[in-house]
This record gives sequence, C-alpha cells and structure tokens, in this order.
Amino acid sequence: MDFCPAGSTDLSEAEKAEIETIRKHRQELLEDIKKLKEQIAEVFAQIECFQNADERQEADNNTGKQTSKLSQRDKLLSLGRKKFNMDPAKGIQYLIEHQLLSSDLQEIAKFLHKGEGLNKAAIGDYLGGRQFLWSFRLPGEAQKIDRMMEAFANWYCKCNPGVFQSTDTCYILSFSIIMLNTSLHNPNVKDKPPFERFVSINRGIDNGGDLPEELLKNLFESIKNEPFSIPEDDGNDLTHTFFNPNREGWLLKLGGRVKTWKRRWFILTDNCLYYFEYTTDKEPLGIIPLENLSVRKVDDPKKPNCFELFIPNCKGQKIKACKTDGDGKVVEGKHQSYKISAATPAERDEWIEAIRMSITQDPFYDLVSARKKKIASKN
Ligand code: 4IP
Repeated sequence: MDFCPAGSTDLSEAEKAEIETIRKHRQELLEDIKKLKEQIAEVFAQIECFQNADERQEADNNTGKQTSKLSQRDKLLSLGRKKFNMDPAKGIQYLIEHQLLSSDLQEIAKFLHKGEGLNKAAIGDYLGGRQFLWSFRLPGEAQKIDRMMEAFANWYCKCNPGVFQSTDTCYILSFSIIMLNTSLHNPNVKDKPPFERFVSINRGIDNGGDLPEELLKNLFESIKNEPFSIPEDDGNDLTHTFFNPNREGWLLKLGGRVKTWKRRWFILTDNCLYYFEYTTDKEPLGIIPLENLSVRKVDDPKKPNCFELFIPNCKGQKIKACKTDGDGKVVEGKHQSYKISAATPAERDEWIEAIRMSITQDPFYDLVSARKKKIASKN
C-alpha cells in the first residue's frame, strides 16, 4: 500500500510532515519485521545445528574423538548475544551460566562496551544507569532515564570537580542540552529556540544561582553548529516490531464518518495502536499514533464496554492517524475520536490501562521540573 504523496491536497505542511513521519516509521517497521523473520530463521538454524552437533558429539565420544570446542563456544556466544537483544538480563545470565562471561562487573562492563552483536537499545535498557549517550540509546522509560542521567551527572562531577556546584546542576544542564539539540535540529520542531530561551530555561539551576553566560553561550553555539547524534542501531531492534506487542486482541471499532462497527484485530506497540482486518495481515488497515491522546471509558447505546481515544481539550480537531481507503491508498484518518468496544468490562479496563501506559509523554519535562523543585526546596 502506498502512502499519499507529501504534495497531496488539503493537508497543511505540518500534517504532510506528520504523514511523512508515519510513512518512514511504517517503512522502518516493515524492515524490522523482515530482519526479525531472518533472525528467527537463523535461530532455528542454530538450534538445528546444536542438535546435530550434540548428535555428532555423542557419536564422536563413542569413537573417542572431541568436537571442536571453539566453534561450539562461538555458537553459544552468538545465541547469548541474541538472547541479550531480546531480554538483556536473561542474555547476561545465559552467558554467565555457559561460562562465556564471568559475573565480575568489570568483565560485564567490558563486554557491553565492546558491544559486538549487541543491540544499543538493549544495552541502554540493561545499564539503566551506568554509561552514556554515545554508546547506546537512552531507554524510553522515565525512571531509567532519570537513573542514567543521575549516574552520568555524578560521574561527570567526580571527574570534573568545581565545574558545577552540585550534581543536580549537571543533571539539569545535560537535559537542557539534549532538548536544545532536538529543538534546534529536529525538522519537525518549527519554533527554534533563541539563545535567550536557553538561558532562561537554565536560570537558577546552579544551587539557586545562574551558570556563567559564557559557558551557556559556548554550549548553545556548539550544538547549533554541530548536532550530536546518537549512533544508528546495528539492526536487530526488536522493540519496534509487532513481535512483542504490549497488547493485542479483537475489538470493535466505530467508523469515523460512516458510523459502522467493524471487528478489527488491534495491536498496541511502540506507542501506536494498529488495527488489521485479520490477525495474519501484514499491512494494518490503520495506524493511530498515541502521542498527545487520552483514553477514557465511555458509554454507547448500541455497544457494551466502550472506551474512546480523544484529544484532550481540543473539541472538533481530527486525530492524527492514517488508514487505508477503499482504493488501498493510505490517507489521513477522519476521526475526532475513536470509539472502541471490548468483549468484557475487564478487557476494556485492561486496554485502557495498557493504552495509558503507552501514551507518549515526554519524560524530560517532568524529570527536569522534579529536579528544579528539589533545588528550590534546598535553597
Ligand atoms: C467505514 O465504514 C469503516 O467503518 C472504516 O473502518 C472506517 O474507517 C470508515 O470511516 C467507515 O466509513 P464502511 O465499511 O461501512 O464504509 P475500517 O477502516 O476499519 O474498515 P477508519 O478510519 O475507522 O479506519 P471514515 O471516517 O473513513 O468514514
């Protein structure tokens, strides 16, 4: 299915950009699914390989020969890395159990730092508080970002005594820098902050005092001139696929303009809600990014156990989403809200809860304001 070209009529620039983003995202998802399939095939091949090796080993033992320990070790290591990419803690446990890694923290740190065959998001997830931006991606979960940034601030202040009055200053400034980088260089952010705004965001963060303007100016200019970027992943990013969704199941969905109820297979993953006609469909009928949406329980005269997705405080505005029209073209969604009916009250509540957890909220602002409050209460 094709997305409507960015130049189609009736769409504002922002909407076109949004559709373009959704299109790219979809493409990434399809590529991830492809990689995942290849990976699954590889794991199956390895399992088969192990079984054959075991059989050979048994046969060799009977004849007094030894199978090559080295290649067996490589295979186990490769499997351990794959396990790590799917579940970092289990992967490490597997590697330790198979004596491919010692439980010594320094050894584990070296292994992660080398990162061979390891997925950066998984490394970020596992560390949750030990290393920094250039070697893995920040995890999406606010608490983990908080721990990681705190660890960074502590370490930075230890290595650079006297730069900041407290580690909280370093913590807040680091966040401001990340936000500045995004605001200045993300093409979707139209309102580029001037230097004065960067100064005002950082007012009073150094134990109630201000950081030297020159320091802020240097930081601002350096980021403006050259964005820092987080390295691309080596692939294998399982978090962005339908492989392990937060939730999936059948629900009834009410049409946007024509109010017909359709039974659709819903998948909640990666902060989006996807719906399909059949569970086996590769292409979704529609994609609803959950960013800036809210979810609540509602009543409907015709269907039980309803909930709806809506834009808080915005009556009459359409939800940004895309769907396949009758001709198979991808077009903008027409919904001001999505009314959905679950089979039971319990399922409805579980969906509401899962969607709430998935709704993207930029955690940075909450984290920074908590730190600022902490500083204010200290003074
Ligand atoms: C359709 O009704 C379906 O309910 C569509 O759902 C819906 O699109 C259409 O909404 C609605 O007109 P008919 O099949 O009776 O024509 P689905 O795509 O799941 O089949 P949404 O946007 O809900 O996907 P509008 O807004 O296009 O009319």
